[in-house]
Amino acid sequence: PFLFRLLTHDTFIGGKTWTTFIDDTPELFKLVQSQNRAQKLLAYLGDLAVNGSSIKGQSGEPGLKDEIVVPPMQSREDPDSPKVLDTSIPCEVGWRNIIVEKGPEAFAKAVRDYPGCLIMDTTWRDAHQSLLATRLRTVDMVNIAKETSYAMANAYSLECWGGATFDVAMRFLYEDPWDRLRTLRKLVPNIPFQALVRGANAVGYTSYPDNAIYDFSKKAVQNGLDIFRVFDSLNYIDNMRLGIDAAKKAGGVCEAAVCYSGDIADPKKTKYTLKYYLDFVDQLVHEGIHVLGIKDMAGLLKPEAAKMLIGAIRKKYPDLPIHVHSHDTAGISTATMLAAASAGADVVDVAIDSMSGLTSQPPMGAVCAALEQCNLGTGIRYADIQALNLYWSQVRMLYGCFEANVRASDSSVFDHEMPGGQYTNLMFQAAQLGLGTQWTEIKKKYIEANELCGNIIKVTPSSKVVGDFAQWMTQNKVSKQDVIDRAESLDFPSSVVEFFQGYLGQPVGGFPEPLRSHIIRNKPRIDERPGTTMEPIDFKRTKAELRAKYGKHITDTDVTSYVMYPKVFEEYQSFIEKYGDLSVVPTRYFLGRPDVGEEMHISIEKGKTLIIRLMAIGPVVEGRAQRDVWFEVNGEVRAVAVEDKN
Ligand code: 3PY
Ligand code: ZN
Repeated sequence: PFLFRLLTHDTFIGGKTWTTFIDDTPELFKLVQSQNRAQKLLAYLGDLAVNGSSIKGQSGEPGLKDEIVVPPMQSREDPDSPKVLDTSIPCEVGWRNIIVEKGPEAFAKAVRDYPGCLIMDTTWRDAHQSLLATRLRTVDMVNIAKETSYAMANAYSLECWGGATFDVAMRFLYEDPWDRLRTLRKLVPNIPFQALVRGANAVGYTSYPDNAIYDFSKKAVQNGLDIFRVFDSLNYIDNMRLGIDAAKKAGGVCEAAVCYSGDIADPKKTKYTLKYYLDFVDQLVHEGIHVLGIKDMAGLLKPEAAKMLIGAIRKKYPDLPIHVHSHDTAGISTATMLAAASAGADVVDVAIDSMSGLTSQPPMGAVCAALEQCNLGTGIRYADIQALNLYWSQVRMLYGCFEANVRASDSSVFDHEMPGGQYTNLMFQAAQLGLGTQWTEIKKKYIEANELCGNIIKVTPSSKVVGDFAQWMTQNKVSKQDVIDRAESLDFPSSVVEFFQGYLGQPVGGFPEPLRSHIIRNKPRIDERPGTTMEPIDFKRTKAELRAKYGKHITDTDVTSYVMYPKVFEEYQSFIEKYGDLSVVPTRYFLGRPDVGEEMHISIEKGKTLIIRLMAIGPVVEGRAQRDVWFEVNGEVRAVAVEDKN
């Protein structure tokens, strides 16, 4: 029918050139685009039908085949006779209004003045990073976004961006992280959006030139971000200064974080003491930060230590908003959050119940209910938590194919100090390398590797160094003493060598010698902030090069993505060229192998839903590893040729 309409179109019959034809007949051009998109989608679905999902980290089929039910929210007006709330348009009341209308300082003051304790909901970032290998897709946030704008209207923030999500969105989910931010922003105009930003490493694993950090921060605010939680993986103040300055210059709320390691209540742990943290906080405050974050990335902060730490900071800085983050790996973080709130914290981090616990954050329902009873109410309604949780319990099932095999609390984290996100990741990688049975051994080696590095702060990217070191020691059966004895001749992982060279920055107390010299040998040694010696990015030139390679659709945020992850961005572009933008395809179809006869309703653009039925998978074409896959699309039969990778 398309060809028929094309051939019978007046302009076409009139014999105009093809280029003017496109300009003059946008309706037909749109149709071509739309048919192209449909064909690309079929290519993806055909590949799924023949080969199964090729999304890295997926094991088995998604755990839910049905459409996810979005539960109704209760109307606010009359709690005694509950009516269904109209969520067709998003809520407009929330803490973001203060940022937009009065700026970051006024926001910080209002947070500090709040009589209860506020929450940050980590469900859209850290919770799935810690439990589901960061694989949560935009569409599954979009589908609950407007409801969330009401349920979480009194939240300090929604953490929805940064950390590993930027990388994973492009690398494994073939999504544009900036699109995620923009899309969610439209659906949630009222709640501050927060991102985790690795200071001079932005959302990467390495150091970048300074202008890359300023560019990244500016674009983040322009595309909808409000709050930057800036940290440095070594608590290196010079790196922090850069991240703080970039967040502030971008116009964002700057929440500078202290990464928590060790145990200040344990007199045997002498490196990271209360004094150490207070001195570091002094330095951050000196930089003019808006909010202080306590980032307990591994879940080491016990309630008594939280009381000591937050109590001391509160006493010294009565006006400084304090925001506490932890992980529940050992099972202690609910108690810690309650202790932190009583000691004067203004905000605590929680995740919706079905995405909480274990290596994720403590459960929202429990923490909010407990805070309510100590007159530190969060302003989040119990009924709303239940409604959202019903949605997320289905999502958790759907993403079961990314679930790590963590079933219970693990207090050995107090020894190995692995961050929550890394714990599940390393466990998974260990299994992939055939080291799954040696998980305990890896944890032991992780302790040794950390000691060899000089007992460093461990959080992305420094935790990756320790993790790589530990895996290498396990695989090569190298002991801590072996490393010390044979450091001059061993072939270390590149991340370890680069850490010792100083590419991440300077660790607390400096590098251990002579080990550093033995490991880096005659390679360059950097003893200042790495960014100071890096060539600035030429954004104009980079954009022109990308446009020459991929076409005019390359935007400024694409350039930033490329600067952060050049190779990942290029692979992402190739995927899009082949299959189109699949971010709107429901997850059960994106990850699940379709059954013959299965009917899928997929809306590829506004107002255009395709009804696709898998009709048949043909036999292998003679002489070639290829099959034809037959679909019915809105009643029309179409076929795609698919490589059979089996
Ligand atoms: C990240 O950097 O991604 C983290 O979550 C660190 O805790
Ligand atoms: Zn975390």
